[in-house]
Amino acid sequence: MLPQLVPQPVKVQPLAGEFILSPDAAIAAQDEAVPAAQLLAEWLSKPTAYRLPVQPLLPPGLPGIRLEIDLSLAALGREGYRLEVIDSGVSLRAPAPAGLLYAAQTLRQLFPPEIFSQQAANGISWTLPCVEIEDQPRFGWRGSMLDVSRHFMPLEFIERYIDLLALHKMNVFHWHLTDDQGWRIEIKRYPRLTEIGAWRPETVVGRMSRSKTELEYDGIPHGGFYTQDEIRRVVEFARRRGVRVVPEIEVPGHSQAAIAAYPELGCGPEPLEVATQWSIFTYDVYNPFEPTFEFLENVFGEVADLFPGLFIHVGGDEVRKKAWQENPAVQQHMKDLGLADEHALQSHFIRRLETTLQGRGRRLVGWDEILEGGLAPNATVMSWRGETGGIAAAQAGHDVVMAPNTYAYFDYYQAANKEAEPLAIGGFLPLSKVYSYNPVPDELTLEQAGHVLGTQFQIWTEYMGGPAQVEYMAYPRACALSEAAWSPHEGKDWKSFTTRLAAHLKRLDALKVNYRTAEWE
Ligand code: TNX
Repeated sequence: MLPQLVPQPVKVQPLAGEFILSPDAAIAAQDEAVPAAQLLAEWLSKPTAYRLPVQPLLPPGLPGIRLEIDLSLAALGREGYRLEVIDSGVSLRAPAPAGLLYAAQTLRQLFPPEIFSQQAANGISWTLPCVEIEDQPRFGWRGSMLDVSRHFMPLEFIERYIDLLALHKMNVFHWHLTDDQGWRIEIKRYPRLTEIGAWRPETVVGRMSRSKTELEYDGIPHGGFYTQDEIRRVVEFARRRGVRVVPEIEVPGHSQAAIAAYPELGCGPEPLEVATQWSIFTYDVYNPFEPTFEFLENVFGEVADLFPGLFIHVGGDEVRKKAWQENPAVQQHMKDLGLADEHALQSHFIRRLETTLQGRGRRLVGWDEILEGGLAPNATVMSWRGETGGIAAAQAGHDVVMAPNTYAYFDYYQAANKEAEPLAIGGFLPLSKVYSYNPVPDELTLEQAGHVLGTQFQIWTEYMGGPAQVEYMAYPRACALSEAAWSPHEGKDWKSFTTRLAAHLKRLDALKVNYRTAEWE
C-alpha cells in the first residue's frame, strides 16, 4: 500500500518489506547533517522511549537511520531530499540541511501515527514500510500568517503553531505583531508601545456589523506582548525546524495601538485608545511628519535586529485617506513634498521604509494596497484581495506571495451551514476549495509566473479568542494548503487527498490538535 503522506511527495515508490526501529538503533550524521539528526532523535525518542544516540557512523551490523548531505542531489534544490527505507536501514540524503529536515518530517509520517504522541506510547511496533521517495517543493514560500494583535496568543502556542507548520513542510511564519487592537512586540526605545499599546480594557462581543448601533462589551481586560528575549527564542525554535519568521509591523494604517501610546504620531482631532472593536478606523493612520519617520526607522531597526530573515512586512493595507484629507498640516506637507494625492502619500511611506530596510540588506513585503500610488521599486506584494494585485505585481516584474481571501482566508467559515459553526468573520471557504488552489494564475506568462514565490494561509483572530479556536479554523485546511504550496499541481486529486487526510488526522490526534472533525465540503 502507498504510504499516506501529507503533503504528497513528488515520487513515491513502495518496496517490499519493512524496517523495524529497535531500542538499540542509532542515528548517524556528520557535520551539517547533525542538527537534523538531533531534531529527529528528539522527535523519535519521546514516543518510543528509546535512547537513539546521534553519532558519526553506524557500527557495522547495527540498525539505524543515516542522514547525509549529498551534493550529487543538487538538482533537487536546497529543500529537496531522497529517502530510502530498506529492511536493513533508513537513509536520508539531501543536497542541503533544509532538505534533511523535510526528509525527517516524511520519515515521521511513515511510522505509525503514535510517533507523534507527546509521551511514551507503549506496545507499538515502530515499523516503517520499505519505500523510495524523491521529493522537492513546488514553491519556496509556504506559510501562514497569524494575527496576535486582535487576540494575544501565548508563547508556548506560537511554538506549537510553528511546529505544526514544519510538520506540513511549510517554511514561513508571518507574525502579524501590531494592529489597532494591540501592539505585541517589545521595542526598547519606545516602552509605551507595550505599556499602553499592548492592553485594552475590554472587547466587543459577538459579530460587529455596521447596522448595529448598540454594541455589547465583555468588560474583560485583554492584552500581552512578547519580550525581545522571547522573540529571539521563537526565531531560534523556528530556525531549527527550517521555518523563517517574517515579522509584520503595520504602516501607515491599522496603527491605532501605537498612536494610543504615542499620540504625536497620529493626525486625528482627538487622542485615541487601543481599539476595543473590529473594523477599520478613520484615524488609525500615522501622520507623515519627519518625527514619525524617525520613530519608524528606530522601530524597524530593532525589528531587523531581532529577525534575521530577508523579508520584513510593513502592512500597508486598508488605509482610510480621510484623516490625511481633513488635516491642513498634512495637506501642506504633501504639497511641500510634491505629492499629488493621498495614494501618493501612502506610497511615499512605503518607499521610505523600503530605503530603510534596504540599508539593512532586507526586502520589504506589503499587502496589495502598496500597489496604489506606485509600487516601491523592489517591493514584494502579498496579494489578499483575491489574486488581482498579485497578477498586476507579477506582470510588473515584482515578486508576489499569494494570500488571496478567496482561497487562503482561514478566518472564513468551513461549512455552508454557518449556524452549526462557531462564530466567524463571514465568508465560506471549504476544505475542497482550499485543496483546489493553484497559486499560479492562468493570466501569467511562464516568466511572470516565476515571480510567484508561493502561498500562505491567513489566521485573522477577531473571532478567535485563543489557541483552541485557532487550531479549529486552521486544521485541516492547512493540510490542504500545504499541498498547494509543496506538491506538483499535476496529479492533484481530491479523493487521494481525503484518503491520505484520514490517515493524517490520526497524527494530529496524537498531537492533540483541535481540528474540525465534521464532514468535509
Ligand atoms: C482584512 S487582509 C484585513 C484584516 C482583517 C481581515 C479579516 C488585510 C490585509 N486586512 O485587518 O483582519 O480582513 O478577514
